[in-house]
Amino acid sequence: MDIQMLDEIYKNAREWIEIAGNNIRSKINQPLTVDTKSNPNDLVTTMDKETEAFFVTKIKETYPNHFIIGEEGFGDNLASLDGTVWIIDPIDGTMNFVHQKRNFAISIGVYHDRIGEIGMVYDVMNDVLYHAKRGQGAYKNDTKLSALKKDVVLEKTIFAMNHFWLCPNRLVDEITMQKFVRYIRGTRAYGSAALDLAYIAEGITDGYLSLGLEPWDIAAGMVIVNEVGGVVTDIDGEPLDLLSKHHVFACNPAIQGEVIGILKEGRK
Ligand code: 2AM
Ligand code: CA
Repeated sequence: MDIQMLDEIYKNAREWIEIAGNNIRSKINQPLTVDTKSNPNDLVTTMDKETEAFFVTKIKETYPNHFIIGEEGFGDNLASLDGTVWIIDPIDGTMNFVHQKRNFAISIGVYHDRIGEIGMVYDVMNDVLYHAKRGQGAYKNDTKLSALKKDVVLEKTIFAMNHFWLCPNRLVDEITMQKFVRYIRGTRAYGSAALDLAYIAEGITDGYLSLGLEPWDIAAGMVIVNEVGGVVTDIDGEPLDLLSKHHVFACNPAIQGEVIGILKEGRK
């Protein structure tokens, strides 16, 4: 894709994110209609739908030949990432949005012929935008993020992950995971995959492990993490396609091999 076109898409995405963020903030204390999706804890609100519909309308009006993958189903049903594809989560961290009215993000990734070109993760309530264009570094608002440190040792890392890893699960033996969390310095559970990836790019966490994420949870964050030299793969270190669900392991590459080795010991 030529640079001029990319810059225009980037400018529009930023403008639309600002409008959508303002709208969410202005209605944050209004009563919400909350429905459930795949299970009683998988939430969706009218704001998720309204926000996705806003982006889809803007994109289709401006770029009728672009494609959209969106969590709430206003986009297209795609079997490939050929062409220009917007991958959108209107509210990533819907449980936080509903229960806490904070710690959620708008996540927008723009891919061209399968390659992540633009990533934007907007922490709406803090008005912080993490953003990146491929090959041009990653930013937190106007501040360029540094490349990830190379001298990180696993014993001194913080991992974002949730309690599901420590309960009996079908992927990695929970005893192995219990050993792992005691070996590293600490864990955090933020509840928004997009923000979890942005925090790795910012260097305030070192790893993120999550079971069963959808493309819209990670598409934008992957571009941002890649720009500071981080890696986002499955838990065996294999690349992720953005057309299906994956278990995700994002980290500073200094610790990637060691963690994959530890998890392998507990693989079922
Ligand atoms: P969401 O809020 O957009 O649904 C919470 O740990 C993270 O996992 C959030 O990024 C959340 O995205 C995502 N998540 C929650 N339920 C999920 C599900 N059933 N499938 C995939 N991702 C999910
Ligand atoms: Ca969502």
